[in-house]
Amino acid sequence: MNKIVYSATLAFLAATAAAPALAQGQINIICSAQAEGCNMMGTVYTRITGVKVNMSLKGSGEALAQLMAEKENPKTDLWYGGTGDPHMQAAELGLSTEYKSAMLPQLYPWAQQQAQQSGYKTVGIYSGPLGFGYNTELVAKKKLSIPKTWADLLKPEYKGDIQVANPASSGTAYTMIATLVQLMGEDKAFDYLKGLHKNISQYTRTGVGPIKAVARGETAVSISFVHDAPGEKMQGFPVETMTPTEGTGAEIGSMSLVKGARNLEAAKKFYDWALTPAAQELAVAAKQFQLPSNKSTKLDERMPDFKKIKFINYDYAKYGASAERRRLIARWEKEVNSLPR
Ligand code: S7P
Repeated sequence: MNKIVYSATLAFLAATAAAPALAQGQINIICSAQAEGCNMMGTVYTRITGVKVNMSLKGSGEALAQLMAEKENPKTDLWYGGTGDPHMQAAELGLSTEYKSAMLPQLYPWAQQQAQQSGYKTVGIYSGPLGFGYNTELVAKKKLSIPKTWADLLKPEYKGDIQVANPASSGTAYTMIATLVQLMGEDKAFDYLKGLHKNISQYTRTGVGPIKAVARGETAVSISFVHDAPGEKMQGFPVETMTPTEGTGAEIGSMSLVKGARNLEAAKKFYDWALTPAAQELAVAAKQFQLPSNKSTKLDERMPDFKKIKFINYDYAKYGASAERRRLIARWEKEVNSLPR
């Protein structure tokens, strides 16, 4: 076990070994990160505070849809994780509430900017780059080249061998569309997506589905967040990642308090705790390798090295705007998803 996983595991054990405080209410959380990370956060928080955490797992797009449906009678108190664009949309639609945590000054500028741009209705909790996953054994067996650029993914050799999620349900897939639009211009990006469609075997519901399929040899290539690969590798799967040389986007995984939350005060305490290094270091013990937002959270060598990646200057305010997100997803449904493959 490397030193950082070891100390994160110790932190987890220490936290869970502590005598739980007397039961002090509950919080209802929708979690759009991976199940292991969500459950770790909920379990440890209950152990150290006695507060019951009811955790419901949903992709970013599905979480937003649920909050919209609950608007008049919210059953959720806090939305934790998932890509930042739908959190920005929730802020604009009045589904989340303003909160200036005392923890904000401890966060990296990109996490604070997410808070400022939303009117303090959401905040960055982690960040991670979009790229490609590939199965090293399958790529060799099928004599495929390793994809290095967005343009590579259009090659006929990948026909039926690429998976990406559906942007209607997945924030990861919406990040891809917004990235391509910013990189190429909108019409060229949609021409690109039509070309890519020919090579796609399946649009999955969740963003993490494609890299899990790559890891298990069900498809050779995925479009995924690269920080989702190390957890698969740790289980012994032959998966590697690449970030496209033309440039790529990054998510700002976010957290929002729900407007009208029934357990608002309890949810604010969880929110403050989730921004501490102690809480953010639990991610590694749950095999989650995004870059955490608190400047003092210890980093792990398996987290993506942002300095080595060419990033576009992703406009989080523009692509998190409700009308823009809805328009781009509708255009994708009409012009891309409707085409035969
Ligand atoms: O927890 C890992 C992670 O990649 O999962 C989230 C996920 O991709 C968002 O889910 P959907 O694409 O299904 O909406 C990311 O926020 C996070 O980094």
